[in-house]
Amino acid sequence: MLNIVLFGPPGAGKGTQSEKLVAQYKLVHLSTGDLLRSEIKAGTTLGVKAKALMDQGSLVPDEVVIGMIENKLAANKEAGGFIFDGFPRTTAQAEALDALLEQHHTSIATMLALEVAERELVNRLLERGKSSGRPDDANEEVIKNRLQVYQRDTAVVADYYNAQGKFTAVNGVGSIEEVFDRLCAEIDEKAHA
Ligand code: B4P
Repeated sequence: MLNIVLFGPPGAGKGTQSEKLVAQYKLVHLSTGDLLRSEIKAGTTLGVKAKALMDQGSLVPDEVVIGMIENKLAANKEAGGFIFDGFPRTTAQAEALDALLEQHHTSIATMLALEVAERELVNRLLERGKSSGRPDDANEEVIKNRLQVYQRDTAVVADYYNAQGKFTAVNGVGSIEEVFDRLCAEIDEKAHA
């Protein structure tokens, strides 16, 4: 199985690149952001609680997202591998993911971390906010909060994978195709190592 964590701050291109990577490598895409937005759309109790947090740029509680990933792993037992997009976002989530994958007799092959400067991230998210309808993209204050939450709670997850020798930084600036080619080069190298 080929299991990849696609990492980076909000707006780094995780969702954008995940769509292309799942097509290239026939993987299952697990985006906790997309899963939470589906819950909001369906008006579930979980979705109502998550919306209040997401709209202000805060993280949803660990147990909620871990439970969602657990269900998706159980529902996709035949998958050739997974791309984890926007998950794990805390060290507790990373530890839970390792434990869950172990239960499925597999593990993370690599974390690919997209690196993009903060000004560019803000511009990308504000640009997406013009058409996405996402409340968390529409307001610069909320975007700044998301970036602060990333620095405070999420950036440290890179250290977790670095300690396992699984961290790779990838330049996330350039055209979508250029960034995609860089990610594929890293994955192909890992797959043939
Ligand atoms: P996510 O849905 O994960 O959203 P995101 O961080 O904004 O990244 P996304 O993947 O959507 O954006 P992308 O970089 O592709 O999270 C949303 C919220 O959900 C979080 O704030 C949190 O509240 C909650 N949540 C999700 N997971 C959680 C978890 N595990 N634990 C707790 N809470 C959780 O794209 C951004 C824009 O850049 C796009 O418009 C794209 O077109 C553009 N772009 C991409 N690549 C580009 C390039 N190379 N050049 C120029 N523009 C580019």
